Amino acid sequence: MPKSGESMRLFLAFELADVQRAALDQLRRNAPLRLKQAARWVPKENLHLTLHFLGDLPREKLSELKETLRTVEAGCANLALRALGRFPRRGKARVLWAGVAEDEALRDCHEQLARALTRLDLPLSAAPFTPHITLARLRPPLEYAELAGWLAEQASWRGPRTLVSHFTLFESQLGVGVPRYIPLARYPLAQ
Ligand code: 2AM
Repeated sequence: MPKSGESMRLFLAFELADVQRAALDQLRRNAPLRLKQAARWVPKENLHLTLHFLGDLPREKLSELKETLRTVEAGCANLALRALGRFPRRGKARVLWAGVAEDEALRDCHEQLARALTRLDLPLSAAPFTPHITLARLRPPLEYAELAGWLAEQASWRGPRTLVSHFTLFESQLGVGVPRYIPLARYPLAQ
């Protein structure tokens, strides 16, 4: 039995297909040496598209969250990888990401989930939703000039496209080194 008072770090995401993980891994292998060394690359198995980061949720609220997520009605989304970008948009780069082609169903799913989370009084990010797949984190942050050339070269890069048929509730377990992302539940999207 979990102890009361314990919390879980949770997020909602789209998982990637193996072909997409492989394509992103290939991109990483082709990165300039400086970037390869300076970045903390997300391991292939951890790559995902975050829909909402929920932060720490008391463990006893998990079943209510799961129940609410079951009521979300959204359709299958297109997930087409395209180009690279960085956060923040100005100044030194902290995050390197792969972009995702605009898709109405993806935005709708994000919106439906936002409504469901609001019904549970869970705080949402105030930032506009920029669908992306985090590839690497830069600690310390890197001068933009150091990656501008590679980002420009990859502007026309296109990765595999898939139709996403479910979203996933993940627990993130932080520890020493790479976090563990554990899928707790998967929710189908309508065909
Ligand atoms: P991102 O990398 O797609 O931007 C699991 O930790 C995921 O939740 C991360 O991959 C990150 O998404 C997002 N995340 C982690 N910490 C966060 C925070 N403090 N605020 C917003 N999103 C966060």
